[in-house]
Formats: sequence, C-alpha cells, structure tokens
Amino acid sequence: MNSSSPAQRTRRRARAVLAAFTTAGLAATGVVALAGTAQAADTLGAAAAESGRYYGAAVAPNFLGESGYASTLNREFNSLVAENAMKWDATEPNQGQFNFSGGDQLVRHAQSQGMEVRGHTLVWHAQQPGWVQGLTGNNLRQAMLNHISGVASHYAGQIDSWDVVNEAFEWDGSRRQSNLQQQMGDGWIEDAFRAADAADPNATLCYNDYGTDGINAKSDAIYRMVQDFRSRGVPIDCVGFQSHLDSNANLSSYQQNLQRFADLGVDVQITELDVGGSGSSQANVYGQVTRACVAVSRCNGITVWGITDKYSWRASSTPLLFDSNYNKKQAYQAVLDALNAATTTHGGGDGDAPGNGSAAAYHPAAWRESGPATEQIT
Ligand code: 9MR
Repeated sequence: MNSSSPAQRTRRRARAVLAAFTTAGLAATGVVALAGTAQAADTLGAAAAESGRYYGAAVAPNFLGESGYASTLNREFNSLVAENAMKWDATEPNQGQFNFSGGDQLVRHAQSQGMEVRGHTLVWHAQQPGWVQGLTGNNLRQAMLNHISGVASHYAGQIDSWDVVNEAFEWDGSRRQSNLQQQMGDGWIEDAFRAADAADPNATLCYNDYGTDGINAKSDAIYRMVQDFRSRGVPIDCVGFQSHLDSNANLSSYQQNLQRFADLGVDVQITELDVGGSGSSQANVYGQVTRACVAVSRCNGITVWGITDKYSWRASSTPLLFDSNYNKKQAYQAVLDALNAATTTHGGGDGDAPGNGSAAAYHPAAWRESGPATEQIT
C-alpha cells in the first residue's frame, strides 16, 4: 500500500520521468541545452526533450518490420504508446489468461531506442473481450480489478504513464452508461485508479478522454472528478486530452483548459493528437496545440495517434504528420518549430524556476516538482 499523499506521489513520479529524460532522452538524442542559447533540434523527440518533454506516437507491432515505419519512429519520436496492443481484448482474451506478446514487443522496441512508454488503456467500454461484456455486478468488478492488477503489475516499472480509465463521460458531462457504469455504479473509476496504483506505484496514472479540447460541459465534469479525487486522496496524477481534431477546430480555450487541470496538481498530456485536413490549415491547428502544451509547464508530452496517414484510424482525413510515403508534411514543420520555440521560453517564466545558468532551466519537471530535501524518492 502507498501511504504517501497524492502530492508526494506525483512528485516521486515526476522525478522518475525526469531521470528517464536525462539518461535516455537527452543522452540518446545528443541534445545539449546550453544556458541562454537556443539550439534548434531537427527531430520531434529531440525538440521536445529540450524542454523536458516527450513527443510520442501510437504504434502497432505488426508494422515495425516496415523500414519506413520503423526508421521514422526511431528517428523522430522519444515515446510510444500501443495503439491497440495493450487493450483489454488484446491482453486478456480469456478470463485470467493474459497475453502480453504485442505489448511486450513494443516495450522492448521502446527500451532499445531509449523511448518512454505510455500505457493505453486499462479500462474502457470499447474493445472489451466478449467474456467481459456478459459479466454483471461484483463479477465485473472483480474482473476489472484482476485485469488492472494483471496488466499493470506485468508492466510495472516500464510504463511512464498509464491511461487507467478511458472515455467514461458523455458530451453533456454525465457518466457514459457503459456496462462498467451500469454494473458498478459511480465508484468504478476510483476503484480502477486505486488498483492501478497498487500494481504500479511509480507510474503516472491518467484519466483520458476526447472532446475535452476546451472548457465545455464534458471537461467541466472531468475537472470536478479530478478535483474530488485529489481532495480525497484517490491516486490520480494526470489527465490525458486525446485531441482528435479537424482543421477548423476552435481552440480558443484549449490552453486555458489544460492550465486549469494543471492547477489542480496533475500533469496534463496530449494523448492521441491527429488533425483532419491538409496544408496550412492543418499545420495551424497542430501548431496551436503544440504551443498550448509547451506554454503549460505541467503539460509534459504530446502523442500523435499514428505515424503515417497510411495507417491512421481515419486515413481518409490524412490527419498525421507524415504522408503515406513517410514524407514530412507542412504540419510537421509547425510542430517542430513550436517545440523548438519552447526551448527559449522555459526557465524564465515561473518564479520558482532555477535561473538560466542551470541546465535544469530547460527541464521544467526538475523545478516544478521540487519537494523538500527530506522527501523519499523511490
Ligand atoms: O486507433 C484505434 C483503432 O485502430 C481501433 O480500431 C479503435 C477501436 O475502437 O481504437 C482506436 O483508438 C482509439 C483509442 O484507443 C481511444 N480513443 C479513440 C481512438 C480512435 O478511435
């Protein structure tokens, strides 16, 4: 059991993430941030690492053998998430029988490249195996807890952030009436977070959803849930904003929305970014999202939902940063520029940041989570 306060838990996790950046991210990318100088990095991962962040992609293990796919992933990204391979139907196709083959392959790949790993997703109303859909009441609850425990403990120590619960709210802010909600009632979300915390105390535990790209009824409801969880010590560390967008997206309150969650004491992450469209309008939305994230110190990373348009879940909308031939699109340059711009602005903004004389000025996690010297770091 974990007896530390939520704030202590988050601090410990943020430090673990920072350590991963300094050893894997920065060393692997060869980026050296010198005080007062802005070095423009030429890959997404290296540019994000300059401000202590990750830039990731959703990946499918069966494409890793394609050279363009693997080389683009390895060159550009310093984080990955399984697009499908860690979901309930993939990891526990029969009750109590776990299959980690696809997820393990991705974790091995990430580790060989010095990448971080996001875990997606422990509990969701979709992509449940058939046996789960027939369960009722306490049987479903026990199955959920056992699933979380089995998967999160298998990957313990290897996942930086877990999407513990995915898409549990409706547009109007009410709870989605899934089998999870109907069979277990309101308490299932916090039960899921407690089970994930018990299985992997060091992972950053996220609630993840879509349609939360500004201040609206849905993000308000999630905000109230996070506020409630933090006040009662339910172990939530992070909120994921999927950000499946189109070129005409209205992002007028996007950054403000990220910031209000951050102000509750959780990290915020852009978890499934893609933007339907093309050319400058698509690039403009990508740029806006990136600038919003890097303007919020607790926005510690961005994941795009795929590498190439060719394999996107919405391929006909050409929503990703690389076309079907792995050529960089205009949106790629908008993202790279926005990430590189963050390098010059970090370290000067907040009063509690170290001065520009310290390399840590480029790694907000180092100072934003600084705890008392006596704090136990695990
Ligand atoms: O991209 C995923 C696609 O390959 C699957 O068929 C689909 C199944 O529902 O899930 C897609 O990923 C979803 C993610 O897990 C959760 N947020 C929405 C994503 C797009 O549907």
